[in-house]
Amino acid sequence: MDSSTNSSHYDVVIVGAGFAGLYMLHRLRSAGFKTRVFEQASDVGGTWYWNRYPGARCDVESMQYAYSFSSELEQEWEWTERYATQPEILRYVNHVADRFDLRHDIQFNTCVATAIFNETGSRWMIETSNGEHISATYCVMATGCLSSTNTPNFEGVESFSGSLYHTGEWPHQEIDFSGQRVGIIGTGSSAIQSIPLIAEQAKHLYVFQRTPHYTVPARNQPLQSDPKTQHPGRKAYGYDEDMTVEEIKADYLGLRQRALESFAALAFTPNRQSALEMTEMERQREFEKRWEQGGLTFQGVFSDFSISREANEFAAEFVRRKIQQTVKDSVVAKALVPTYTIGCKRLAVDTGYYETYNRPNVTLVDVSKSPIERITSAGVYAQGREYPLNSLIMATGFDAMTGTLLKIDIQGRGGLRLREKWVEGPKSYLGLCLAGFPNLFTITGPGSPSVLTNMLMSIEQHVDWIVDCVEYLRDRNIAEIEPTLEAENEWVTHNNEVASDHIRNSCSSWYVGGNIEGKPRVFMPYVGGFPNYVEKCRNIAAKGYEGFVLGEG
Ligand code: NA7
Repeated sequence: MDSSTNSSHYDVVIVGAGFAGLYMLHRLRSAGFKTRVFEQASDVGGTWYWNRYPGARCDVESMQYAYSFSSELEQEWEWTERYATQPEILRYVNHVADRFDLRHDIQFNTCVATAIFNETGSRWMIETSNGEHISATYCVMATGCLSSTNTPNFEGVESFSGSLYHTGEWPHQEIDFSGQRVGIIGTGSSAIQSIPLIAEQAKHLYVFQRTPHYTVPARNQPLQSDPKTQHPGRKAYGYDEDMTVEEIKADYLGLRQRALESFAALAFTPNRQSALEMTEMERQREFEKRWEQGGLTFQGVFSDFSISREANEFAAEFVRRKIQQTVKDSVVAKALVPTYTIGCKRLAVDTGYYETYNRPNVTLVDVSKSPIERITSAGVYAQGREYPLNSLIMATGFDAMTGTLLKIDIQGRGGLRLREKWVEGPKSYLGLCLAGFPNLFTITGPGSPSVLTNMLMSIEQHVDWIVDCVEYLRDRNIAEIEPTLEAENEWVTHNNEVASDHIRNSCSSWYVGGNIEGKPRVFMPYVGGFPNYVEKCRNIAAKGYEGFVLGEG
């Protein structure tokens, strides 16, 4: 491609060495592009590098939360559990990096600080945190959707004399909470996964809850490759498709195809009936079946779970009853029961979460009506009293989808800053490209299905689309690609339309930036479904990149 001998010029610079960055590197290198990856961490893994808190595991089944691009990789890797733990996923990512010999093109411990588009040379001028200057024809942001942690600005937090942790930046060594008074702020997915394990260790665990979260049982289990050794009746694979690992591996392509055709890029069998067409008895049967199966496919309990408020309320009520049946103390149970739509905040998947509140060493502190007042040197001050703590854990989530991109000073055409462009919320064409920012790509950016799907499928689809695009440009000697403002605006409008009345958009969550003070409230991921989206991307490319200006620079 670029025949420049300048060693600091690349065809493509990729920011991030998580699942997206690694596959991007593999594809680009195979296509002959001179590529360099910059990664802030000291190793590969992205979100799985950082989120090492107790109980961290994926809420998508491991047989699906795995790359599909290499059938050899699919066949040789043996997942040990229905839902892989963080260490197992990290081992997998490391295996991929080694197997495809990716490390030597990755520069670790390096942040990209600025990326400025040079209009004269049609290239991105990049400066790293180490003060290096590099240029690249294309810049690909593989920065992840949940990669900038959110630590609320609690008064006095710096005075806390105990140990302070954030689930999203967990230390690499194991933390032993034995004998400790531990506090955890937040009850999202990270807290829901870690609370049962920390409660088993700690002398006492205080959970500071602002909003209760819906969670469904994971029903995690080992994935045994020898069907003969399986427990009678135990499924090797948890989905209602009831397949063993061997059966999946015999037709992995079939599983992937079913995923590609599904709304969330996940192969499972949703119930196609409307809740409103079912009798109460049928609904309860379906609920119980899916509750027993476990996992996110609870949301497939009927066709209008995410569309009709009435239907959604049936599901919400079912889970509320389960909470009340599980938690013995009725006051605690009441505080744990969410009143909003289910699935609006991302549904969590747990192992023993509600049961944990029956332990004598666990106290739920409801801070929904009066917020945490301050952090003191001894602990947390809330509800008019101090909770003395040895350790305090922030399970307070992320500045999702835009946080990491906005940390980098990205300047496009005419010095337009991304921070200015997105002052009222993210605007993007397909969540892939930005008007005013030629030759810049975002993998699973805001405006794409991303976090509403199996991320691995979305990542692969974006990477493949980007590689096809840059090959198309290379073949035709085209120096620049940039979406038109009109195409971008149309896509943003379409996004807003499909999201406007959607259940996912019916409460405050990180999907809408509601967890970050001052963040514009915009529904960020595309909620129109994965197949529609893929079709749209495919058509745009087939029409010679409709909605883009391709130019000489
Ligand atoms: P989440 O889901 O954003 O959860 C963060 C939690 O922290 C949530 O319960 C918040 O309550 C709570 N929070 C945030 N700020 C405060 C303050 N100031 N006071 C009290 N409580 C607060 O992040 P997770 O890391 O659990 O999960 C993120 C995703 O990772 C998850 O969806 C999966 O996809 C994996 P709130 O609900 O805002 O009232």
